[in-house]
Amino acid sequence: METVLSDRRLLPVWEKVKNSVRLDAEDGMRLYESNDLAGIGGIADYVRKKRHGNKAFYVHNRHINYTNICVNRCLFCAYSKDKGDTGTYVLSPDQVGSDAKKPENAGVREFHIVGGINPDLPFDYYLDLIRALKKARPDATVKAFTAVEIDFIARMAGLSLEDTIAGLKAAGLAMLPGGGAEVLCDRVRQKLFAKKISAARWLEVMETVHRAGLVTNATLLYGHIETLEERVDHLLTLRRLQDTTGGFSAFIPLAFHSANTKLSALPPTTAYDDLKTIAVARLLLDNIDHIKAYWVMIGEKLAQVALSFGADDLDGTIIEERITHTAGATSAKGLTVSQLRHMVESAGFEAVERDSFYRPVPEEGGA
Ligand code: V47
Ligand code: SF4
Repeated sequence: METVLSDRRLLPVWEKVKNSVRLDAEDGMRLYESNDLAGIGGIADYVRKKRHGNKAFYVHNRHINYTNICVNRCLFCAYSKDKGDTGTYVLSPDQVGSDAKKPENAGVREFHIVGGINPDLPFDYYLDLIRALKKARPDATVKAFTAVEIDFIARMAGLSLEDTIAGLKAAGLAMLPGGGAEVLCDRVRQKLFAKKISAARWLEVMETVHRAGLVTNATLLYGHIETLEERVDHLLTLRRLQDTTGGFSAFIPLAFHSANTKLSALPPTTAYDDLKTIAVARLLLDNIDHIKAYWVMIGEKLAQVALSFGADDLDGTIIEERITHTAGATSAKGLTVSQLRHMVESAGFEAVERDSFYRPVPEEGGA
């Protein structure tokens, strides 16, 4: 395959990629600083095709946000509220279990569960939440709690990280989502979310989870005050941990949405930046198999295009998204399996329904 590069400065990067030489921070910056979007996308597509051929994945999943009460109150978050505010809620494990049993959730293969940092919830609440879902839908995977929540649950329970993870795992936890990473950089963390765990702690929790035998995802929240150098450093930090543990399954760039946040003056990310970020992630993260184009945040149409810029997964049906829609997302709140399949197939790819671990599952024949 010969890719067409209008920016000659990308030639050394292309040479490295063709020769399977690992890219470094300078290459990452060169990619980010180039305006040759088609060239960058072409290089990322070459890597994506080598790894996944013409396959593009999606999952029949459901997002559940168990509480919006959060003591962290990150400046970029429109979803969280203080205890006592109007509109706060906590879903009970019973309620979550009986909702999961409803016929409309029959095909759901993954429950993706995240919530605020709510000091009123004891350790048993989290265990009961997982157990309720496993009882209602034993075949579905419970993918739950970011590293931020795991750190908090452990502190609330007075347990070590290892014992906390073991308890959650025994209840049925099978995997962790990748949220809470934001930007692994103390400057950004101090400015935008000083109460959240540090970058070092996020990595420590993930490493401990990986060592306990669970896979996780990883994310990057981009498009606010972070610099391009900080984005590249974030990706290389994830790559270093992945070299050690191999526990990251997918990487998901999260495009910042500013409506109803303390940063509402910031403009939305551009399609140009969204595609470039996916492509750079595919190229720097040579040891993470899957790059998601999260349609909720970049929109259904751009997510489809992103499949030719390095992404191999559209994530899922979601069914009811709250976090990004509270912050102004204009994408659908959920998609059907047939809509996802159509997105993949009309972009020229083979649609593969997967479980949480990227194992193909038999087609449902639409939903
Ligand atoms: O941790 C919060 C981010 C994350 C905003 O692992 C915002 O498969 C944009 O992590 N604009 C939660 N982003 C979502 C998440 C996720 C999503 C899909 C798949 C997976 C996975 C993980 O959303 C939070 C935070 O980083 N977020 N507010 C906002 N205004
Ligand atoms: Fe709380 Fe998470 Fe929102 Fe931060 S992003 S305020 S930790 S719910």
